[in-house]
Amino acid sequence: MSKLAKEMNRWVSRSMDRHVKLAVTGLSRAGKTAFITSLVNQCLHASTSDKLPLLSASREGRMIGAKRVPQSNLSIPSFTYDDGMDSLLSDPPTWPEPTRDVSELRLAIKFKPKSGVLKHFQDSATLFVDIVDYPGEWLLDLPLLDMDYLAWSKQQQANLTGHRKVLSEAWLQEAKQLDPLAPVDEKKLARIADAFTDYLHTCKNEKGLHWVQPGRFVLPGELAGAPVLQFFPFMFLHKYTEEELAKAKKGSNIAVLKQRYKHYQQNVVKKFYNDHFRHFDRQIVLVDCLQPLNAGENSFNDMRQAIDQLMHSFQYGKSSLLKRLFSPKIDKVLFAATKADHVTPEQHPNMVSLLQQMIYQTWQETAYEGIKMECMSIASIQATTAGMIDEDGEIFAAISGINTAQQPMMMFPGEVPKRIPSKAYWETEPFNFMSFQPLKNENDRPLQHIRMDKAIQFLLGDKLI
Ligand SMILES: Nc1nc2c(ncn2[C@@H]2O[C@H](COP(=O)(O)OP(=O)(O)OP(=O)(O)O)[C@@H](O)[C@H]2O)c(=O)[nH]1
Ligand SMILES: [Mg+2]
Repeated sequence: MSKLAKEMNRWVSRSMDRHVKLAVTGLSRAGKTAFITSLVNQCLHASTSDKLPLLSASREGRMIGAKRVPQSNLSIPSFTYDDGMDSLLSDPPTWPEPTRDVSELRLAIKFKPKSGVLKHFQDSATLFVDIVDYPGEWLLDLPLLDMDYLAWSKQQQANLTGHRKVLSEAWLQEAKQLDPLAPVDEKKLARIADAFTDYLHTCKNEKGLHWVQPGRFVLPGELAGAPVLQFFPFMFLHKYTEEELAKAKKGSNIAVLKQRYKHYQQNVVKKFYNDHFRHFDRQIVLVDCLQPLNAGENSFNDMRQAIDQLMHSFQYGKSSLLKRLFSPKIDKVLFAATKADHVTPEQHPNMVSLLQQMIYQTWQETAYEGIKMECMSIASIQATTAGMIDEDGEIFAAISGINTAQQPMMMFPGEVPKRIPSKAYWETEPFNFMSFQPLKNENDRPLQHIRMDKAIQFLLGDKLI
């Protein structure tokens, strides 16, 4: 190639490079870290891999290579890919550690353009993907922006039913001691806020309840211990008139609570949407439907409520709260039912239809302008292999793997309901999904997965042509 042509090619390459900011979210333990680790790993192996047939750039042999490059936003912690891979490649393999905050990783994917302007000018192009991992719990705070402190307290009061009612007794006992109109008692506020935070943790960790607000109280990230998290809803509204509470003196307990709530709205919730969310181009929401199916009706319905709430962040109708604040850019959202390898393959379509049912109604009822949405089931990092069991001459589908006690195990975990389970369904308790350790993987081969290629095709496929 002549010097001029080379120079031209370099110039065009630079101007034609593409960027996409891909956000990965889901409630705790949904499988975000596993998904990102696998996504990066699949891309790093994409030029030599035959494991991505559903990704057109790979199927057509157009993936040249991928590498990690320094991330663009230097103030966000880096996603710890190497630590995750060390765990997965250790002997015996283990899962990556839980994460608690936002993190980022930048990937440069080099590919041969298929058509259009790029093909005429270049033999290769680069897609830069900024992958951002953040807790789905943070999206549960969006409605706080539309409620003042007393409206939020009223809503929290109305939500005290079922497990929540029972679990709230201890913190309400503590909160009862507070005179909202008396001069502020910082120690008392801190004590009640601690009891409230403990209550939220118990809801989440012991009862598998996912709709937990404010989201940062259970996943504070860098805000752990900060005074902005030392507030709680005032649950004794019936004892005071609205006028009394509205007129409370500056420096009274309730005035300080209102002030902290406002600070949380502006400097935590709004800040997240402003600093991060509005820059996202693509979003994958990971949903573990199987854990709440195991945990029972209360947990399952609570997760539905949380997913419903989470979907409001993608609703950009003209009058939507987000549109009023700024212009979000997400144009594709993928809802993925994770850990599909926990069940036998013929159950995968049921996982998808269950997830579709969970989100379909909200999706239909609200204006998701210009956003393409899809549902699928995936296993980011396979932990089981599918096979058959012969029981007294009868053949059953089964999965096998190494359980958490490091014992080999073969089982049929049960049927995934195709639709939202009815009341009667819960009485039979037909679920027994178990955790398995990851399969053994080789350093020089991509991680074993189910349909990661389909997910990558949806999220990035159109940027790789
Ligand atoms: N069988 C199977 N288990 C998975 C898969 N992905 C995740 N898991 C399991 O789910 C657990 C949580 O996965 P993570 O990827 O850490 O989930 P997370 O959403 O990042 O969790 P937090 O960081 O705690 O919010 C893992 O430790 C595994 O036990 C998968 O593809 N297959
Ligand atoms: Mg994680």
